[in-house]
Amino acid sequence: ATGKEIWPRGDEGTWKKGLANAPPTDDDSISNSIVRHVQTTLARQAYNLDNLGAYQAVALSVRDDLIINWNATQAHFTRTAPKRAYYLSLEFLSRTLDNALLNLGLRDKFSENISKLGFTLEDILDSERDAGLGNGGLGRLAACYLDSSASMELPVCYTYGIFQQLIAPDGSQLEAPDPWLKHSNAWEIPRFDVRVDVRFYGHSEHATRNTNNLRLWDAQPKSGFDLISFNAGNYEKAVEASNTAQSITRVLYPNDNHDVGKELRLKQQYFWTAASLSDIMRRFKDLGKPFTEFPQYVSIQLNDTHPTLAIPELMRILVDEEEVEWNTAWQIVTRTFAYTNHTVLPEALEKWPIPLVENLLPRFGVLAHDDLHVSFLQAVERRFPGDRVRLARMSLIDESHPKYLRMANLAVLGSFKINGVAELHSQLVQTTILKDFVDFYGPSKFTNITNGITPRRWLDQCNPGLSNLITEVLGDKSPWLKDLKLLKGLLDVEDNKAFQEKWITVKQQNKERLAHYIETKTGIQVNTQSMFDVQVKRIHEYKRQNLNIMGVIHRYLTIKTLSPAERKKVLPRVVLFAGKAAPGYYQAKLTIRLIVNVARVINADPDAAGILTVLFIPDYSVSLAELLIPAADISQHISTAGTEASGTSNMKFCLSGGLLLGTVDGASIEIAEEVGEENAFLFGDLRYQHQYHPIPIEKRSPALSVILDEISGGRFGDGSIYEPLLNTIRYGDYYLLSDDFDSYLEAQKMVDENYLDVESWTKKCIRTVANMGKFSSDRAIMQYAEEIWNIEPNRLV
Ligand code: B1H
Repeated sequence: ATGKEIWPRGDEGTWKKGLANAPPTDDDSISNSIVRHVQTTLARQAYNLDNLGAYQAVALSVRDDLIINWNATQAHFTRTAPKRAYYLSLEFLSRTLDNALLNLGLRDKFSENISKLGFTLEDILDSERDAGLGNGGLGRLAACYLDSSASMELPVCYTYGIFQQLIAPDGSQLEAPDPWLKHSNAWEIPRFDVRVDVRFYGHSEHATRNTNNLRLWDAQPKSGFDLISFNAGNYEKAVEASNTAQSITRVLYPNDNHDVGKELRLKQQYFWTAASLSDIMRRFKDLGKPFTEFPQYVSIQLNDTHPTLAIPELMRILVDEEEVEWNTAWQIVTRTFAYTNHTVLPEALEKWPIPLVENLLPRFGVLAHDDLHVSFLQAVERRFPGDRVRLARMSLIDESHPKYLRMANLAVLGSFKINGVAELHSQLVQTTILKDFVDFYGPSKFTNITNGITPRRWLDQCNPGLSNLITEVLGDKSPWLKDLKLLKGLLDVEDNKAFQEKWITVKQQNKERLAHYIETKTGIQVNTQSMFDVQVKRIHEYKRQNLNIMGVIHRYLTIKTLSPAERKKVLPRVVLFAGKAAPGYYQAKLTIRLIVNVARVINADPDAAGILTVLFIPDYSVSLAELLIPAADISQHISTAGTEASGTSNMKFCLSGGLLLGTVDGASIEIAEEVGEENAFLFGDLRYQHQYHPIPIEKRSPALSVILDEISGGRFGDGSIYEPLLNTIRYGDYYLLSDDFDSYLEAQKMVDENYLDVESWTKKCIRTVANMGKFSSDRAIMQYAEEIWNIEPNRLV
């Protein structure tokens, strides 16, 4: 680069003067910019501006800053033409404004100027709706990785995100739509100038070559309004095409860790991957390089199998449109993709009925069913002659009726690297679901990259008290937020009494903040002198919220046996639950109902008043997480060992100084290793064998059996409602609650005892935070960059 800009047209001086109009970063320019957006962009009057209007104006001002940086970054990338990595994900969970302000280093300045205009930053931040475009950890992980790679393009767009959760009077979950885009969204920049054709149905031999490009990933029909039908008075038909197309991006499928196999979902998967690939292809072609060099400029990471259709889609583009020879094209594809597996649960492994695929995407039917499939099976046959059983397991096609396309097998076939998301999980991937592929390709194609979380959001932003205290200790020049291992410096002061006092005060303030929220939302007052015990995550049988609520009932029944004098000595606890159940997941919905009704009975019982409070907080979201996590003393991650791939909230709690109570599962194992076994409460065995239990429950765990009978007997309302749930534990017990119940109670007892010694507990918390450096998403994303994508930081100076 010569450093000399090339001006496309007109007078250079005039352009430069305009561009020199600096983004709002100082006092006057910030308030001026906000006021200008109120008046011109939003066309609002200053005298009747509400919080929402003020939020929009502030967001637009902040966006001005972001766009200028973003343009400069893009220009820099265009000039230097580095290799790029693309993270293809069908999910994304975040809120933007606060994060943007912090990352730009403008939070305090904006806060002052907002006050001058008569608003508060807190109210304005509250006006932003969550972009709930994901189910849980997998969607939030994408947002943490985006933060860590400091970019700002939203790859996907849903009109309705994850549903809003309401709790009915009888304790059941109700779902309401989440129109997250109800108000125009300042963080999205519609690009009507770029369009991509995404074609469905049709048939496979007729391949049109013309592809125009669209880049706003919102689905529109090719010809929107049917004027002939309209003129004939058939108004429904006139908008039918438009409605069908738009329905593609309308709603997020709310199933976490569960495959449902609906046609609309397949359409969504193809729509987003095809749109994204087309964009990637356009950018690559601008470089003017031959296709054989594609993998030197592009890596594409598949966030689980959801965007796996990108593999046959790239084949289609190369072979059908660019006339690259088949084998060369396959070489290119298999050097471009890498696949992250996020679950080994059999019910979550995606497979699509072949007839559905062949109907919707005829070309892929041919690709997957004939070409790729056949040559792969031949290769396996050469390697393991005559091993028909192995062949059947590894095949892209599940030969049942109807036949199914196995997406994980396709993803493995088309990728050069496959990773799991925590050590144990990656081991399980290689020894169970993908074992045959490890035998076939060798172990070097498989690896682990343990998940991470961004400390900017999950400490600095959501726990400013702790963040400030850490900065006070490490020095305000310390770059600890960008180099999280520096937290180790806290170990130097762990014995310092004054520091310990401040630490306790921060936690106390976070509890008060949460208690205030709970009181305004539910009317219930919680004793903030209690231990706060939190389990927040999707409601799922494998995550065992049932184990937690059974433990709560045990605690309650024990309190009931105490004398009033003894009760005074009980360490008070507040047990908090939150999380959504998939709308069609009957057992998970029953769990919510049980928790709500157990809470009702306990909270109304004077014998438990002030010493045990149980709450189910509705409508869990990223914003609620930001409030709950910093207030926790202990958090629960109690999945059946071997089922939770990683977990990321376990990292978030520990980074806020809440201790971990968990099973030997996912990333919790690595957290305990880092922070020290004595600072975490792990229980149970590591064994991944769901087995049928012929031994009656009374023998397996008498304590648990008593509790099941109490529920059946009507202690928490009509017991018959819960029979289906109780019976899964009594008979079969697939998730091994009865195996773990006694050791769970033991671990809880340890927690109680340890908490009584305030100083030693506080030190555990300090040591935990000090040793959480490994779990920064900066570390994780650098591992992806170095070990998979082969890209380097390309800093804009
Ligand atoms: C995770 C999912 C998931 N694993 C299917 N799998 C989905 C599967 O809409 N679907 O069809 C949606 C989500 N989500 C989670 O990923 C794991 O359970 C966590 O343990 C892990 O921490 C997280 C991020 O890796």
